[in-house]
Formats: sequence, structure tokens, C-alpha cells
Amino acid sequence: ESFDPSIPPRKLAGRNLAAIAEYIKKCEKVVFMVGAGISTAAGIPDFRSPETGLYSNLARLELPRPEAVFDICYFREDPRPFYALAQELWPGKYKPTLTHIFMRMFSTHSKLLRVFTQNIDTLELAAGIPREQIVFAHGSFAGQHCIECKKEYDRVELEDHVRKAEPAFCECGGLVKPDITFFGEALPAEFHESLDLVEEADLVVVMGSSLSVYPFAALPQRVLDDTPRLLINMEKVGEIGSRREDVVWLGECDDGVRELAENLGWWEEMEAIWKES
Ligand code: CNA
Repeated sequence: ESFDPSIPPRKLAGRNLAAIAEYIKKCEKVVFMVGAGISTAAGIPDFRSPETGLYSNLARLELPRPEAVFDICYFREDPRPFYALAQELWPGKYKPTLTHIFMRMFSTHSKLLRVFTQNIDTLELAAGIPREQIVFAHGSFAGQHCIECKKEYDRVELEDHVRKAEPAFCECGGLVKPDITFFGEALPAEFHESLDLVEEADLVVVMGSSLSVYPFAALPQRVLDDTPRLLINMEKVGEIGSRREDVVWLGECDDGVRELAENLGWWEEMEAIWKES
């Protein structure tokens, strides 16, 4: 038990970032739950922000509905919109944000239990967070398989197809898809296998997610009642704010984590890593 015995465990001194920072100093197991909003500052649009979100920019792909781009049935019918999107989101084009580097600081300072991410941009890896500390809840561009015979497809060949936004086919004739979870598909085993970790957390930080895609959206409810939950987001989401130990901070992720980092005395180190990345 790393907590000061004079203070009841899992209790915040206030409902603000300064109190969270004091609490973090005593924490060993922090869990992050993140979504597209942590990557918008890198230039990757999120799904649902009005005007700038991906869904509002998908009109040119002539989809029946925006979600269809990640629908496995629609993909079978017409894989081109997804390939156009993959061309846009392919890893290597974007730099991690301050928020990604902030999460990496928890790994560096041995305070990170897990990052649960819904993102497929792999900026968590680019920020230097070890693979084994990340749960890619909706898969990622790290692998690629035939959707029919499930055979692995060559990475370099797929890259070539994605660069041209041309769908790739397996020898069996089936379509090839990066290992991203589509609506209608099961989540990766690593998601289910990591669920129990949520109950071990000293602190849970939710950032940049509308908490509207299930089962991920139900993760914050698995947090034990007396464990502090912090939301850093442009808007209030889910039921965070309804518990006594909840803190809601509304605004840009990068501004919120900067304030926390300053309170923790991590800011200089963090800024230097960010500039190098
Ligand atoms: P979402 O539904 O688009 O919600 C994003 C949330 O973040 C909203 O509540 C926004 O208000 C908030 N937000 C946006 N920008 C900021 C910011 N700078 N600071 C603070 N808050 C911000 O995205 P979710 O991740 O919740 O939805 C789940 C989908 C989106 C997952 O399946 C992802 O795969 C998918 N997605 C991923 C990416 C990516 O990999 N970067 C991009 C777009 C969509």
C-alpha cells in the first residue's frame, strides 16, 4: 500500500486538478481511457465534433450513413470508402500530442497500469508507451488479415494499396482489412482480458471520448465506487460527475494535462520529450 496511512485511501483533498496532482503523487496504478479527442490536436479529426469531425467530412465518400465506413457488411459491399479513410489515417503521418506524452510520463514514473484506447492511430506507441501497457480496444493498423480465410496479408503490399486507396485482396479472393474492429465485429481478446485491471486502479482518467461506443463506453462504470475518476474533455460525457470522488474538467485535453503536469513538476521533462517526438 503506497498510500499515506494518515489519509484514508482513495480520497481527494478537493475537486480540482491541484488535488488530483497531489493524489497522483501517492498513486502507483493509474488507468487511462481515451478516444479520438486526444488526437484532434495532432490534426486527426474525431468522429462526432460538429463541422470538424470525420463523420461530417465523409460526404465526399458518398456513404449511406457515416458509420458505414466502419461497418463490416458495408465494407464487403464497397471497401473503397474505408481504404480512402485508411489512406488518411495511416500511421507515420502524425505526431503524438502533449496528452499522449503525458500518459507516457506515467509509464516513465512507474505509475501506469494501462491505457485503454479506442483510437486506431497508434500515437500511444509513437509517444513511447510500451505496447504491453496499451489495450487497443478497437484494434489498430498494426496487422492485416483476409476477412474471409483470416490469412495474414503482407504489410508492405497493404501499405502500397492504402497509399493508392485501392482495396487489397487475398489469394482466396477475400478482402483484406487492417486489424481494426468494425461495428458488427468482436473486440480484440486483449480488451476482455484486461477488464479486471480497471478495478485495481488508484485513479482513472477519461480523456477525449464521447463515451458513445459500447462496450468501451461502459468501462468507467467498472471503476470501484471510492476510486477517483477524472474527466478531461470538451463536454461532459457518460455518468462521470455523478460520484463523490469524480472530478470533471472541461476544455482542451492538452491544456488540462499541462496544468496537471505543472502541478506534478513534470512539465519541463514532458515538454522536452514532446518537442523531440
Ligand atoms: P468521438 O465520438 O468523436 O468523441 C470525441 C470526444 O472528444 C467528444 O466528446 C469531443 O467533445 C471531445 N474532444 C474533441 N477534441 C477534443 C480536445 N482537443 N480536447 C478535449 N476533448 C476533445 O470519439 P470516441 O473516441 O469517443 O469514439 C469512438 C470511436 C472513434 C472509436 O471507435 C475510434 O476508433 C474512432 N476514431 C478514432 C480516431 C483516431 O484513431 N484518432 C479518429 C476518429 C475516430
